[in-house]
Amino acid sequence: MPASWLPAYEAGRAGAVSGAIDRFLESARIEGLEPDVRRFPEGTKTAKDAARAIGCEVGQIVKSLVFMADGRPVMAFTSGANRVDEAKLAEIVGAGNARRATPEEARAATGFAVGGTPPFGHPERLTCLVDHDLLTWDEIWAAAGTPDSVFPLTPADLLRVTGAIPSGFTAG
Ligand code: 5CA
Repeated sequence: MPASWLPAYEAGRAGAVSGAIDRFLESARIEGLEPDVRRFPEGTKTAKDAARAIGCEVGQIVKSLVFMADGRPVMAFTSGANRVDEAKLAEIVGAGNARRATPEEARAATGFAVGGTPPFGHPERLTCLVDHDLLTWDEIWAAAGTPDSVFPLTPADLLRVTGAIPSGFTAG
């Protein structure tokens, strides 16, 4: 049976079945990447879910988290094993205060829903920080636009495409 006849989940690859994934793929192509998007019917909404579905360490999952720093959105690429210290993040970006974005603020800043936010492909370039711990892996995995899609990339590609600044904003 041709792969195109299979339900997307059985085919195991993202076809033209999600507008959000297509938007992400288009932005990736512009950056010279061809992400190998994988979809999992069991869901990859949280880092733990994603690691379980992929069969990788939770530390290899990129959480693309939006914070509002003095009212300005900042993207913090955080290892799935870590938590963000908002005071440290505020200090790094020179803000008086930083807090987790609401789902509405996050969508406005990135164009995608929380749980499926990709690290790039946003309507405007955001200030991006990256957790040092993500840079220790050969391969990391991030959301591809939906809460059931992920793709692998190298830390070098994450840095190149997003211009993220390696920073110490995690708790502990
Ligand atoms: N797909 C996974 C792995 S790549 C993912 O996107 N993980 S995540 O950590 O980047 O996105 C899930 C995160 O969305 C949660 O950790 C949480 O920080 C955030 N989130 C979920 N619900 C809310 C909410 N109501 N308000 C603010 N943030 C939320």
